[in-house]
Amino acid sequence: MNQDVFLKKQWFIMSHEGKIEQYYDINLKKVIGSGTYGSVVKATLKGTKNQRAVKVIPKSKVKNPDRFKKEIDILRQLDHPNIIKLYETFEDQRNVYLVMELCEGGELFDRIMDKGCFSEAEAHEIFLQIMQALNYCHTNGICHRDLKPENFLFLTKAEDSPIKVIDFGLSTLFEDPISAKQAGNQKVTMKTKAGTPYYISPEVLKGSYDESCDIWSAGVILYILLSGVPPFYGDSDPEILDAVQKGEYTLEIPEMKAVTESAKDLISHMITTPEKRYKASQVIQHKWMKDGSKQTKQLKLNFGQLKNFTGSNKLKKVALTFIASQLNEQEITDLGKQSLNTKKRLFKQLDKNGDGVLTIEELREGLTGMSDSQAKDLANVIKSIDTDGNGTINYTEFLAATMEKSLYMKEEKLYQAFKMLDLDGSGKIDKHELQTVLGKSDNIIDEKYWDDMVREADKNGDGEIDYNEFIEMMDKFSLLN
Ligand code: PIT
Repeated sequence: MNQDVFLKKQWFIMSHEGKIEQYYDINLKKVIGSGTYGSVVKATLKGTKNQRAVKVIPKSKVKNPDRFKKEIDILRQLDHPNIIKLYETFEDQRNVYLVMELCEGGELFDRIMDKGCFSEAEAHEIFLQIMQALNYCHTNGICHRDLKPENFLFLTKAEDSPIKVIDFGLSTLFEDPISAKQAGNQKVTMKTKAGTPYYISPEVLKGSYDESCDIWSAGVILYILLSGVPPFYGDSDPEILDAVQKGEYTLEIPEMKAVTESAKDLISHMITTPEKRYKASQVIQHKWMKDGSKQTKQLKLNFGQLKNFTGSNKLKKVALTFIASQLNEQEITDLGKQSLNTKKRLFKQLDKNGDGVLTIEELREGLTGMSDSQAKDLANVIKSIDTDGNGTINYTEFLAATMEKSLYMKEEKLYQAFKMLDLDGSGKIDKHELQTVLGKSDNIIDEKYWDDMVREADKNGDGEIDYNEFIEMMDKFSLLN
């Protein structure tokens, strides 16, 4: 029987009960962000130089625990280069802690304030990332509901830093992606009045809306990026809301004089009535989104890179997927041949329709250095990379499959992966631990599978995998085929 264990990225986002201070050096007084989401502090993973952002939420402040759980569940599912990554969560008596990737480049809001407005090329670079994240969310049935420049953070202080969407505190699932596929897209109309005056859409104010409210907000953001002024304004919140409700705005202002017709055309298809409003996928396909892009050097994905992963044994794939899920962008941008930044660009270049996952066709088009026999093998290779079995390659799967050995063989990475599997901390991984970590929900796997998984790495034959065996396995199984 062709049996394989599915690896879902969210399983590698562990939730710990107990002290976060055991794992992180954390300075609760050094607040790096605040606002609607509570306080965010900086922390360092002990024994490493890995810096992360930790959102601290006092349990006493959580008014609606179900709503709060939903936010965390949504964050766990998301897997996209322009959406903040959740690494793990902690819970003690007093607080819940969300450990996330650290963004140190400030808010988009502040850059708008500093610059006034952006050149069309700069706005394009930012807006493309916003729309790719949004298209990914909507494709996965998630509506953000509170898009505004405060909720986009730059990873670094660099001019060309990537941008990350944060704060899914108001986000909601508008359809159940699985049942939607079966039942022909059952849409839910949402009713909560949520959002921020400048960016909120009129139908949200009326109280009946769907995910297209995000497109309106994104349209307002594009308007502001290009002109430096908001399309709906007033001296107070009620006045702004009044202007939004009327829905009248103009593109014929002095600040927009230098802006191309193409950009204005796109805005007019976003800030408009829900019936006429573009879907995220239509925005991505709009002329301005395409021709605004600088013709950057075409990147190539080498077939050999993918093939290595395919040759890996079962346990190694698990470890690689874990390591990929924990990677941080900054620590590797300066590492080795292909930086993560290049990886990210490569992923996006391959992802032709911008939905944040790669299909067989998209991969086939982007692959180079394939012989005829390898081309025939492609379907199998892809099946092997698609470790969660959903038929496409998502961002973490792509990183896991193309990760350089010099990166994953780093001692601290291997140690973290080993610790994740060694549940009782005995220094050895046994069959039951593998079963517990990986044998979740839709994995119905027989005993032999787990026995094999241990046996493939268990050199001394004691039925368990110790740290040395683990390292040897990670080192060895890469050059097969
Ligand atoms: C950072 C730096 C920073 C704030 C954040 C992350 C916040 C992130 C965040 C907040 C949320 C949420 C998801 C992410 O749902 O200044 O690296 O409420």
